[in-house]
Amino acid sequence: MIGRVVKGIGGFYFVHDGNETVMGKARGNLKRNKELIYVGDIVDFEIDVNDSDNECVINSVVERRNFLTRPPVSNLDILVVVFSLKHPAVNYPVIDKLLAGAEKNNIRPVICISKPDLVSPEELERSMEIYRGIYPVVTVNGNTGDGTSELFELIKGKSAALAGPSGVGKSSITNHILGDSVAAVATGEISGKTRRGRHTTRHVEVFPLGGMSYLYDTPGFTSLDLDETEPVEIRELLPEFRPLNHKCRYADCMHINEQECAVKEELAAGRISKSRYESYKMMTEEARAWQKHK
Ligand SMILES: Nc1nc2c(ncn2[C@@H]2O[C@H](COP(=O)(O)OP(=O)(O)O)[C@@H](O)[C@H]2O)c(=O)[nH]1
Ligand SMILES: [Mg+2]
Ligand SMILES: [Zn+2]
Repeated sequence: MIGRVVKGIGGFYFVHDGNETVMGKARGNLKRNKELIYVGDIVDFEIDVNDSDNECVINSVVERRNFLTRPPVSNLDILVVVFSLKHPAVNYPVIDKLLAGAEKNNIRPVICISKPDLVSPEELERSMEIYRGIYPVVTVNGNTGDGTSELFELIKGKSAALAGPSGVGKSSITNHILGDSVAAVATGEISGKTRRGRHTTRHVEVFPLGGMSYLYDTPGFTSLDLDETEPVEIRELLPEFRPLNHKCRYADCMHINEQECAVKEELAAGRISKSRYESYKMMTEEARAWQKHK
């Protein structure tokens, strides 16, 4: 059977099969080969009828789509990047770096602007406009839960994690998403066992939301590493740059000091956002600094 590892504690793993969660351990050959199992892993497992302590045994790990180290989790489809405009104020370079980090790890970003009640509709619109056409954009009020269903539509059937600065409302939004899946709990799609762990463990944990939707509880994702990214690779991490990268006069154009640059032309025409371009420049500077010191 195929399932997803939703929690791991001291050599024991909790595997969700799309319906219920069972506890088990790795088969001996996995341990002998020192093959590690991570939360998020999709595994081949079987129910163990002979072992009274364990419900299942994991035979093998399916090849990972991606793997993040801090915290260690695998197979994320979607990163919901949460920020507020006020309390705390948005720091776009930080947000754009998180988005680029997701791109680098083959994770699809979704933009979630929180605390819409603290700003004018115009301010909200200006911020949404930066990302519209690049990523899906939703607004969610972490206090009232308004907007949660729009966010849920975007992560349905996928595995997702919330990331973003501290204090923007990630925990509040997580609770609304989990609250919305209470119906699934009642029908047994989220086992009591998994859910109870929430406030009692500091381990990384994945919450099955029903119907193959998973929410990773990963409080550590305030940033993703862009280390070991060459300056010229940064261009590929901004989706709106991708169709332009090869239209500049120079194939390796960094879009900063070069003449006949397609990105700078689009910037001047207002079709590339100034905010995104400034973040891009900062990321390339960081990448250069890293290159010098490597
Ligand atoms: N005004 C307002 N406050 C919010 C909203 N969402 C969350 N908060 C508040 O912001 C604070 C931080 O929220 P929390 O979920 O802990 O943020 P986290 O650090 O990202 O997990 C709490 O006091 C929340 O009540 C919102 O949409 N509007
Ligand atoms: Mg929190
Ligand atoms: Zn260029």
